[in-house]
Amino acid sequence: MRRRWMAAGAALVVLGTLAVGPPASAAPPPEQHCVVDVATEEMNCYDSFRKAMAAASGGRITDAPDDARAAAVDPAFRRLLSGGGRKLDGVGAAQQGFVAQADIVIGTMYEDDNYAGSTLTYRAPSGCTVPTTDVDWVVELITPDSWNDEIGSFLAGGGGCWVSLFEHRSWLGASTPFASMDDELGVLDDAASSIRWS
Ligand SMILES: [Ca+2]
Ligand SMILES: [Ca+2]
Repeated sequence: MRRRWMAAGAALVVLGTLAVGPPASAAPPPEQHCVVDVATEEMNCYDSFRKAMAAASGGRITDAPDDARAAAVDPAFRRLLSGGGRKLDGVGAAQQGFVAQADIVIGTMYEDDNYAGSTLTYRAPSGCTVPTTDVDWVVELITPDSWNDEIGSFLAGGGGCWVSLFEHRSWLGASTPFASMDDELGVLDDAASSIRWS
C-alpha cells in the first residue's frame, strides 16, 4: 500500500512541474513542413522543407533548399521539381522524366504570401496530362483544418501539374486560374478550401 501511495505522490509532483513551465506564447510556433498523399490522404510532417521534399519525392529530391521560400524562387529547383527529381535539361526531357514515376510532387502550399511560413506539400502517384481542360487530381476539402482558409501562395509545376484554388469546399465559389505558381492569391488569400490539379 505504501509503495502505491508514493507512486501517486510522484505523479502529482510531475504534474506540478509541467504547470509552472514557461507560457506557451513565449515563442512563435516553429514552422512545419508536411506532406500529404493526395490519393490516400496520409500525412507526415517534418521540421525542414528539405526533409519534406525528400519524403514527397520518394527520396529522389534530397538536396532541396532548406528554406522553403528559397526553393520557390530558385529556377534550378523548379526545373528539378518539374522533372520529377531527375536532373534533366529542357522541357521535353523534363516532360518525359516524370512519366511512369511514382511519388510526384504536384504542389506545395505556403501559409503566407510570397512563399513564406509553414508548407503543405501534395504528393501523387502520377503527374498530370498536358491539357488543363481536364481534372487530374483534387482535394475536396483542405485538411488538416489548420490549413483550411490559410494558404497564402503556392508552387505547383511537379509532374506537369498546375494548380487551381477554390474559395469553398467541393470546388465552389471564387477560384484562381490554373497556374504553376502564385506568390499572392488576391481574394483567395487565406480563403482557399479546395484544390484542383491539371
Ligand atoms: Ca474557404
Ligand atoms: Ca490535365
